[in-house]
Amino acid sequence: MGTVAFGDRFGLAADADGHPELSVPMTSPGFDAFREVWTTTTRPVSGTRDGLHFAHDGEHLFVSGTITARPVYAPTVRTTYEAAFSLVTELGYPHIFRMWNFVGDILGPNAEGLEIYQDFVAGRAEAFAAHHGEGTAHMPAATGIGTRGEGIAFVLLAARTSTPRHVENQRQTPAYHYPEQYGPKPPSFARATLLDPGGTLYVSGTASILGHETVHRGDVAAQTDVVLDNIAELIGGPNLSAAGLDGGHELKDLRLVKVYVRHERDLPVVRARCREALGPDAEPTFLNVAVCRDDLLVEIEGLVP
Ligand code: 3EB
Repeated sequence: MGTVAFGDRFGLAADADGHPELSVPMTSPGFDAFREVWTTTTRPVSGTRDGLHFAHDGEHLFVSGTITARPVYAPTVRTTYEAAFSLVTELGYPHIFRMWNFVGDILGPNAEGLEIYQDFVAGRAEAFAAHHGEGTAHMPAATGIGTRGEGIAFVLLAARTSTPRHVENQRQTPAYHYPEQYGPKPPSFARATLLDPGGTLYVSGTASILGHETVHRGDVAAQTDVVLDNIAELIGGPNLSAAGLDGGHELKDLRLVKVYVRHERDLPVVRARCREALGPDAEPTFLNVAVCRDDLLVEIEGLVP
């Protein structure tokens, strides 16, 4: 269906079979470089529209887009994400269940002095509001993360008939209700999304945030433990039950884990704590990139199949 190449380059193109291939500059010495390939059992149809690349197989849709570096991002983020939401509707895959947002120079200021992450968040919020109204019910699990380059890229996954069930975390304020101190618009995402039926639980990028506040500033070991505890709580039985869902999972059930580490020097500590908490099949990958608040040292995502 589509590939995300976590390497040195930034760009979006069709691969040899015509399927989307997004390249994001996120690798560095001592960390991982890899290709994430989303597959399906049938032969997907692929194409491009409005600069977006997509592929779909009758039940799932993969869409990717890029926005090159510019002084202010919000207006272009808005039009690009709106184009993606229109594509989702027109192709008949109205249920977005997972997004990744790769934001270059995420902590840097734009030409107006606004943090680029907040600039991005504002444009994305406008796209969600324009397409889905002011509600939060359509906001899926997501990752918002820095890269080692410039420009913004995204991937979204949507379904035709499966129903996404969005899950919040009782330990954390829903991101879409963050107070204004963090930026003019709150981030548009859910903490996790269960695709039903099918049962895969997609866990959003998760940071050392309790309520809406960063905890353990400057202490990467303690931040990593809070992140892992946040995910354990999120996927556990009581939290799922509060969201009206059955079942419950443990950290050992997480797969395809990605660990985003702010400072190169922190890799050994973060790796050790992840090894301790995760199961032998978690296949964690580690990338040295900035997280969306200057005081966040680590962010972790994954899924429960
Ligand atoms: C947080 O909890 C940490 O803007 O799409 C995590 C996952 C974060 C997704 C996004 C941001 C996003 O606020 C940052």
